[in-house]
Amino acid sequence: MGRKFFVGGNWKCNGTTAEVKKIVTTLNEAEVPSEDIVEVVVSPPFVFLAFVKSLLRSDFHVAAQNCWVRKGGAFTGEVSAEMLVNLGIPWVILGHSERRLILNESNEFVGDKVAYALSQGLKVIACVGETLEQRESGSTVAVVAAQTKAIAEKVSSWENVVLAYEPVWAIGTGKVASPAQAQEVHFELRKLLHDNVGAEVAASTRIIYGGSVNGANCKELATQPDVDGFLVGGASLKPEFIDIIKSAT
Ligand code: G2H
Repeated sequence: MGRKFFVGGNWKCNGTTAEVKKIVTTLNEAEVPSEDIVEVVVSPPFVFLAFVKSLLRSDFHVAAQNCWVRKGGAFTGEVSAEMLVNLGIPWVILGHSERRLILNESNEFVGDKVAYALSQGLKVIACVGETLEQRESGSTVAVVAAQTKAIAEKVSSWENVVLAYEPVWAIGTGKVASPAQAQEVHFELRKLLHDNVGAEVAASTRIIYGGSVNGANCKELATQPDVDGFLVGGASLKPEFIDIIKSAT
């Protein structure tokens, strides 16, 4: 079976109740390809998750932007995977570079988080990506391989994982990876899954691109054979997110 196109909207730490309502109204009114063609998941901040879930059309789904690495308890400020499941939130984004870099989340910690979230029944958008310095020193593939292997070592099934390649130098900078640059890394990631996990997982796992995706550049990126969709930040707060969803066809 082919890989269904996946478009995620990562709202990051943005929004007021009024703004969130406006974005959801735009999404609810949009005419987009059916659920058989494209899977759409939006990720508001924790505080708006239940609100967005209650308003959002039923063919779109919601994701949290993070969750705690193990069972909940005395971890002030954290939100556990169990709580997300209890709220009926199906997806979580883990390993975003903003957390890896600003909050010092290590490869191992992200691997543990992915494994725990999956064990509780969540589906995971797991992010990997290199910094500009790492790209310029020629270590892009080594960096994303180490990040992906740290996840592969901890998880027993990739069925509920979408892998997001997000080069840090392209995030929120307006400097998008070229279709060839994205394809090159996506190809290497699929090869890595093939060699380390198995042919079936490599063929079926969606590998999506994130980093300054917008309504203008999505079409060409989407034509790349190993680009199975997008994780969109800034543009997911705007009506052009609909154009990005439409790039599935
Ligand atoms: C990368 C992306 C969404 P943006 O972080 O995850 O953000 O599209 O704003 O670069």
